[in-house]
Amino acid sequence: MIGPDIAGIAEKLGAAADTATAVPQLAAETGLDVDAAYAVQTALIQRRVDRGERVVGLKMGLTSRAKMAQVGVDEVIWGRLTDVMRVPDGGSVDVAGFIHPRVEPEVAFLLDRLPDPGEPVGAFTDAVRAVAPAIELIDSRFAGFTFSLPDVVADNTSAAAFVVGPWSPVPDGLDNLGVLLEVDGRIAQTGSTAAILGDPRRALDEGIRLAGRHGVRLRQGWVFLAGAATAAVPLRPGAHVRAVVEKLGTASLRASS
Ligand code: OOG
Ligand code: MG
Repeated sequence: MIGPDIAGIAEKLGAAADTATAVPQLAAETGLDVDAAYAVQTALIQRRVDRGERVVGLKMGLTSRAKMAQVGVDEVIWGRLTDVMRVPDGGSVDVAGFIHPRVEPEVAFLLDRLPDPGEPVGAFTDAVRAVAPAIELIDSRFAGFTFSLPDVVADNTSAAAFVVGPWSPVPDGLDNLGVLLEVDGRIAQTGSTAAILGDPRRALDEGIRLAGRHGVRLRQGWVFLAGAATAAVPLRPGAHVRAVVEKLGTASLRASS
């Protein structure tokens, strides 16, 4: 039996990102299931590595109800971050480089020694060296920002750019910290880290487990995004965005027009 054209789909999605041009959904038409979609994601990342990018982290997606409801997909997913996606804290992105960018508040972990797959959450304090507020910029390569589960997995879970705020040592509790997303000084979204699988530390367990299924081991020094606690909001030209996480501080980003 001939399966979906993994390399061809990766090329299509890679070109869509490079040229900021949306493409129609493709999973249903090509018979792409979730496993094959992760294979596309791997090929898409390899395409970036081949042109000199470095994988610097892992990101979780749809770890909160708010996010699942916003995009109509209710499975936890994961994707990969490269050095080129990282924007310095307080830095700018050019919105013209994206299709329909959205921003969302995140919690980032700086990974240290990694627990083995299946090791309990207790291992978290060894595995995480520092925590930071973060902003993720997502930009689905699919028209209308609409997709099925295998579509979004193949599209590296809409990953486009990210900002990490100042790192701090892991505070005593991470399970109920207030989260705010501000655009031009106005509150756009509010939430709590409790929305992230009940506790963002669980996102790390899930990441280790789910990525492990596809042979991906997290590495020391990687950034790990636990998934947004709130729905994402459109990033408009000229906007100034701040994500504030109680006890952790602020990460910010400016959109140039
Ligand atoms: C999928 C990516 C979800 C998150 O934090 O939940 C994600 C999307 O919303 O396009 O990054
Ligand atoms: Mg996200």
